[in-house]
Formats: sequence, C-alpha cells, structure tokens
Amino acid sequence: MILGNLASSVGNVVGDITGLNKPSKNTITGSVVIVKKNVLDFTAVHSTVADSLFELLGNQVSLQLVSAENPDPANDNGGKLGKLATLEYWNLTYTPLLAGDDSLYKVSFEWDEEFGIPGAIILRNNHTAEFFLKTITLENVPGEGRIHFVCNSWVYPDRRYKKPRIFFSNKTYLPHETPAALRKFREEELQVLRGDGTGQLKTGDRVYDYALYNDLGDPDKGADLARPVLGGLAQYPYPRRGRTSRPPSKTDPKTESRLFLPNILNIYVPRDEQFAHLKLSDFIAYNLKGLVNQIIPLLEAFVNYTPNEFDSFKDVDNLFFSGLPLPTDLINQVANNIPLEMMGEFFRSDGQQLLKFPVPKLIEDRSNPFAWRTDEEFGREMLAGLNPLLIQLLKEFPPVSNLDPRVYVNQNSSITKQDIEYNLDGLTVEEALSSKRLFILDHHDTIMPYLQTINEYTEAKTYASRTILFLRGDGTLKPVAIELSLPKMEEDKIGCVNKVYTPAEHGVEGWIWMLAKAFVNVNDSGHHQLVSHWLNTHAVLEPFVIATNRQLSVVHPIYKLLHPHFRDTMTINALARELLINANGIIERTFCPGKYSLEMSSVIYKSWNFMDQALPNDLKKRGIADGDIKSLDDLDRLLIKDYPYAVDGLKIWFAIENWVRDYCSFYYKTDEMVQRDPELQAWWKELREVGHGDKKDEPWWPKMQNLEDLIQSCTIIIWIASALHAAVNYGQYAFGGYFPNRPTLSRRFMPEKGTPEYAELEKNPEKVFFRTMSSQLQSLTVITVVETLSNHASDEVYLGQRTPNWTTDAVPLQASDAFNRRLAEIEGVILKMNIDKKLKNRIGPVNVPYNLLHPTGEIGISGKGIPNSISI
Ligand SMILES: *[C@@H]1O[C@H](CO)[C@@H](O)[C@H](O)[C@H]1NC(C)=O
Ligand SMILES: *[C@@H]1O[C@H](CO)[C@@H](O)[C@H](O)[C@H]1NC(C)=O
Ligand SMILES: CC(=O)N[C@H]1CO[C@H](CO)[C@@H](O)[C@@H]1O
Ligand SMILES: [Fe+2]
Repeated sequence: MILGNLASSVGNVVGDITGLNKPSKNTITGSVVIVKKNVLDFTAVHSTVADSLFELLGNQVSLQLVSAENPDPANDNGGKLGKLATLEYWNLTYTPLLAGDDSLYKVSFEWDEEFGIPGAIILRNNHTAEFFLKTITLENVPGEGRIHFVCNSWVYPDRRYKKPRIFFSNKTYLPHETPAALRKFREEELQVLRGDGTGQLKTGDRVYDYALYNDLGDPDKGADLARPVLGGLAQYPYPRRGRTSRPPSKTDPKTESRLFLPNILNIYVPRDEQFAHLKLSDFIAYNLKGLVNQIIPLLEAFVNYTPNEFDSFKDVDNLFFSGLPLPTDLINQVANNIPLEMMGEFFRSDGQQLLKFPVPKLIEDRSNPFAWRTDEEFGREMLAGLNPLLIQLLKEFPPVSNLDPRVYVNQNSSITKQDIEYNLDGLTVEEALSSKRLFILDHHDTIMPYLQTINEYTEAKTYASRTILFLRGDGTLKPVAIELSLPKMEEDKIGCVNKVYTPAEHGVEGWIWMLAKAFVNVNDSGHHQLVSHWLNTHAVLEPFVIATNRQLSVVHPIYKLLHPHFRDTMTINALARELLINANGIIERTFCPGKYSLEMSSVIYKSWNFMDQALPNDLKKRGIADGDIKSLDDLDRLLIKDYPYAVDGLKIWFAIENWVRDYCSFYYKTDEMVQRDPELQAWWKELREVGHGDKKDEPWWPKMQNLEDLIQSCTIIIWIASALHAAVNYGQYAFGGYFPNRPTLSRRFMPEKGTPEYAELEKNPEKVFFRTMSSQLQSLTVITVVETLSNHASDEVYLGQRTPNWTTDAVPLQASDAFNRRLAEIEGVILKMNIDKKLKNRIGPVNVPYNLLHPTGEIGISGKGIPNSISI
C-alpha cells in the first residue's frame, strides 16, 4: 500500500534528522510532504500544478500554528495563531526510504509555553498553482512529542478561498469534547464545505451539495434525448447526486446543460473527491473517457467493415483466443487518435493488428468449453455469479403476482405440477414446497409494467420471466421450468400470455431451452446493471458521501470511520452520468430497457429499503434464511447451505459489524451521547430529509436515538460501499465478458413451431442464437466497458486498510487491527472452501472459484478482492 510505505518512511526519515539536527528550545520543527508534480501526470488535465520544487519555497507557502489550548479573545475566541513560517527545502540525500513520489519540506515554527499545544495549522498557498499536500508532522512539541496531520488535500492559491485552508491534527473529538480554542475552526470549516448553495461550482471548489438527476438528458440535441428528471417528485423518486449547477439547457429549464465530450474530466466534483491518486493511470474510471471517445467508435467502424454479426460460438472464441484481424486502413483511419497504452489493452498485435480481448474466466478451462451452458452452472450463478442477490424461496405454487388488480388481470403463473414434478428427485410439488426446496428467480412483476413499451418503442424484443429451481440433495440448484410472459390487453386491463419451457438437452428442444435460459439472463443482466449495481450501490451511497462531508467534521469519529469508504465514489458517479447512464449512453444502447433504463431504476427505488440492505435482513426477506441470523452461529438457518455469496458475505458482514461496534462504543458510552451529538443528528437528518429526501417518510429509517441505530447504520453503509459493491462489480468480466452467457439484450422473440425462424433454428441453431441476442456491436461495447469496470487498480485500497496514523486513539487502533486479523482469517476459510469438493457451488462446472468476497485482491480483472469503496 502506497500510503503505508510512505508514512513509515517519513517516520524514519524524521527520526534520523531530528537526531542530527536538534531544534532550539523555542522552535517546533515540522516536516511537510507534498507530491511532486511530475509524478502526477496530470499535465493534460491540470496544467497549472506547481512546476518545480523550488517554486514552493520562499514566501510562497506559509504556515501558522493554531493553539488547541489557548483561545484568543481578539480572534473570536478561536485558538491563538502563531507566527507565520514558510517552507524550506530539506535536501535529504541520505534518506533513501522516502517514497519516490514525494517531496519533503521543512518548516520551523516559533513557539513558547503561552501558546500551548497546537491543534491545527493554517496554510496559505501564495503561489499561482495548486499542489497536493499529504501530511504535516510536528516534532518535539513540548509535553506532546510528535503531532501528525493527515491532510491528503489539494491546496489551491489562497486567493481562491474565502477562508484560508486549515488542517486539524489526527486527534478525534466528539463536538462537545473539542477543545474550546478549536470549536470556531471546526464549525467554520463545515460551513466552507457546505457552501452557500449558489453559483456554478468549478474545478478546485470544495463544496458538497445536493442536486436532482436532471443532467442525464440532452434535450437541446433533440427531443429523443430528453429524459425525465429523476428525484424530487413522487413519480420518479431517486437518491440525490452531487450539485454541479451548470446552466440549464436551452430547451428545458429543468434540465441541466451537458458538458462537451472533450471536457468531461472538468465535470465538477469537490476537489478532494477527484484524483487523489498518484498517477492518473491508477484511476481506472479515467479510461472510460477513452473508451467512449475512441475505442467504441473503432468498434463501430470494425463492425461496419466485417460481417456485423457473430454466427457461431467459434466466432466468439476467436475474439478471445486468436483475435480478429483488423483491416489496415481501419487502423490508419482511427488508431492515430488512440493513446498507445489504451491500444495495448484491447488490441494485441502479433505481426498484424488484432482485436483481441482477455479470456473471461468462465471459458478459461478448455477441458469443458460448454460448461457455461449447463443447467447446473445456470443455477449456480444465481448463488455465486455476478448477481447472486435475487433468488428467493418459493412459498406458493404456482407463483402468484402482486400487481395491482385494478390495472392487471391474470398475472399468476401458469406453470403446472406436471411441468416440474418429474424433475424433483421423486418428491411431489407439495413435498418440495413444504421441505423448502423450491426457489424462484422472479422477473415478472417488475418488468411487466414496462414490457409493452420496451417491445414497442425500443429495438428490444423481450419477456417477463419466472424461473423455478429445485434444491437438489447435493446442494446445487436445478432449473425445472422457465415461464416467459408477454402482456396482452384484456378489455381495459393488462393480462398476459405465458409460455412455459422445461429442460431439454438435445435437438431443437435443447436449443429452445437454452434460449429460454438466455432470455432469463437478458432480464437478469438488466436488473443486475441498473438495480443491483448502479442503483443499490453507486447511486444510493452518494447522499451518504455528501451528508458526511457537510455535517461531520474531519475530527468527528464517525467521519473517520466512514471516510475511507467514500474514496472516488462521487467521481465515478459523475463520470457515469456523463458516459454510461446518460441519454443514448452506453447503458441505453446496450441494455433491454433502452431509453427507459434509468426511469425503471427509479420505479424500483420506490421499494428500496435501507434496512434491507443489511445482509441478514436481505436473506430473511428472500426466505433464504429460516429466521434471524444474529451471528455466525446461525449459519445453519440458511436453506441453501452452499450459497457462496451468503456464506462469505455473512462472515464479512459480522466482521464489519464487530469492528463498527467496538469503534462506536468507544466514543459513545451511552445512548444519550448519540442523541446529544449535534453533528451526528444533523448528519442523519439531512441524509434522510435531503439526500434520500424522496424516502424521508419511510418508517424503517433508524431514528438515530441510540448506539444500536448508529452501529447498524454504519455497518450497512460500509457493507454497501465494500462487499456488496464488490460482489456485483468485479465479476462482470469473468461472467459477462463471455457475452453468450449474459446477453444484455434480445432482439427477437422465441421461435414458434411452424414459423420460418423455427425451421432456421433446426438448421442453424447457433446463428439463430446470435440473431436473437445482442448484436455484435452491442456485445463488443458491453465487454469493452465491463472489462474496464472489472479492474482492480494498482493503488486499490482493500477492506480494512487505512492511512497510517489516521487517529491517535489506542482502542480504535486495536479494534482496527483485530478487524484486519479477522479478515485475514476469513480469507483462509474462503480458500479452503474453494477447494472442498463437497461444496459444488463454489467452483461449479466452469471451474471458477468464488473469490469476489475474498477481502484482499489482485490487480486487473482478477475477480478477487473487496475494495473499501465504490471507485469504479
Ligand atoms: C392469483 O393467485 C392468487 C393467490 O392464489 C388468487 O387469490 C388470485 O385469485 C389469482 N388470480 C387469478 C386471476 O387467478
Ligand atoms: C504513527 O503511528 C505509529 C504507531 O502505529 C507511531 O509509532 C508513529 O510515531 C506515528 N507517527 C506519527 C507521525 O505520528
Ligand atoms: C432488461 C430487462 O428486461 N430487465 C428487467 C428484468 O426484470 C427486472 C425486475 O426483476 C426489471 O427491473 C428489469 O428492468
Ligand atoms: Fe461499480
């Protein structure tokens, strides 16, 4: 971990120096770590970063200590301010330990007893360019020793700020425990971060504020690019996003105007949310811009040039194993614009230029290249794939609909006992139901209301679906029936036409069954991307990021607890609004609901429930857990024992909960302390009433009146940001990169007996499969994007890892160590389970171990590791 190496090396360096260079009695020396410009490689984006180390010297950067002990009546009773001091360069030629990217400066402060212990530092950058300040460490503070300031912040020229920048030491204080001399500064800093709610925010600003999702449409470019505003109205409720306040579009005053593509990196996010990376290349989301700008147009050109459909699985294999040759003139035409390192990712040249993608894990094992098509793998991916969140216990047979009878009729399933009974290993349907061995993947009620519109007004032709699965004796799930439904008007109500498919292995019937599974996966892919991934992790978390920064001071214990789990989230979400979820963006172009995609996610947000995001609650609600799971001792309440997402997830869940409990109980000894913490109360109120304002009246919100509310809420926030997101994000390429396994769109209905399509299916089934599912361009686009989304960066920070010296409190530090030890233990258990042959769902026919919840990970598309935060 970069930060880890750095801080320990600074510690050593400073130790050496002070030994050689004792400060005089009335001086406090400090060391300041600033990142050199040349390693930031931001030149293209931010050309103003300080040019040379020496530019920061002289009077260009001044620092002033703020007393934590002695208020100054002349300064509104804020702490006394020390004399200005300036940076000096400290040429540490004998300190090879200093991390290569950093510059170390020295500063000497005048100090006397009357001043007391410093608690903050005011820093003014009088230079014309910004720099990235990492840490400040004061040495030999009388009575205190070393005081450390974790800054990690971009510091702009002082004239850009209304108040000079202030940094607090790494001590932690509840509001009422804040030394009197620091209170004023604590409050003022929060005011600065809240801003005054006006004006367009620009690069370098630090303001955190809220806005509606009114920036997805582009009505100035045409009515077909207009989209409804999400959030603010009962019809389309949505979580809030970060405010940018660009001017309104010309056509629709309610819609914010959009940025032009080349300027996308100028989209506003509060400065320290953006690129706190040493190298831009470590920020994987940055690649998205190149993808949308350059690679996807290249794919389009390629598809137009060559047969623009895949005809067989062999064609698809070539894409991964041998590469498809790229015509030379095509290369010449577009390649000039593509940065070399980007070409490297997708185009491998073996003498000639090839379009070649990394082999998705799903098909890596060549001993059984069609393992992905088996029923066992189809069922297993509902437990250990990239969307293991929807399978639920079937309580009633046949399955019923809960759609409003005033609008819908006959939406119950028409699957019969005869359809499934012969596949229940000798049980009757009643026996299978009462022994809780029937499960369902239900995509009926949620999609039915949109189905007519999608099939009529978009390119897609698709179904609502119900899949029934039987839990076999060996712990695997066997799909026993798939029902595909289309809407049909019956008088003035919406009825439906159902068609039931049952397993078949051979001949046309085998292909029909395979298509039925593919239609289910189309629907599941849409739900995965829009709901499980975008809405339930990325979008719902952003209001927590904003509220935390606006209402909790950086010295507040809950700020310190949560902050690592917010890294990069606002930035990736801002880029997603520009490139992925916008009108005619990648999602609309490649997923079934097309232009209705985001609108549908807003309808689903209506039933989002914060408390259900807690894994034990979620499992109970889906009927997967028979009763409450209060600790790992209750693991045998899982009806599906070998459910990798749930088994690993519960271990991680309780590890997080224990850590949060130890941490919070150290600061809050009583429930009353929770009630009386004004920052905490303001935080929660704003989160509910503004950030998730469209859901503010929901009865399930914790009231934040006791320690247990606080522990549960923080555990859920950390869970969403880390494990839940990892489970749905980093397996995208492993499972979805091989797109026949997870098509995102279907363009034709199921062939019916007696039609030319059916005859074609008998003759050339693979060709029909590829004509029915996503087109070549759609498939290539999706896998290009999910390849990027599935990457772990080289500077990834995994669950539990923290900036050293993030607090001075011993008990929380010990609790954090214990958390990390527990996570390491869990890794051991996961590795062991993954080689246990009895656990059939952990590896499955495709031989891909379930590593998505293995806490530490590996760089690249490893499908392994839980980062602290949602960063891609
Ligand atoms: C659907 O099933 C429910 C529950 O069994 C039943 O009450 C309802 O009448 C059924 N609807 C129709 C149209 O058969
Ligand atoms: C950081 O923490 C370590 C203990 O974990 C301590 O030894 C060291 O002095 C601290 N460094 C600073 C700069 O506070
Ligand atoms: C692509 C698609 O059809 N997605 C739908 C599948 O079903 C869910 C509900 O379970 C809908 O929300 C999706 O939009
Ligand atoms: Fe993500």
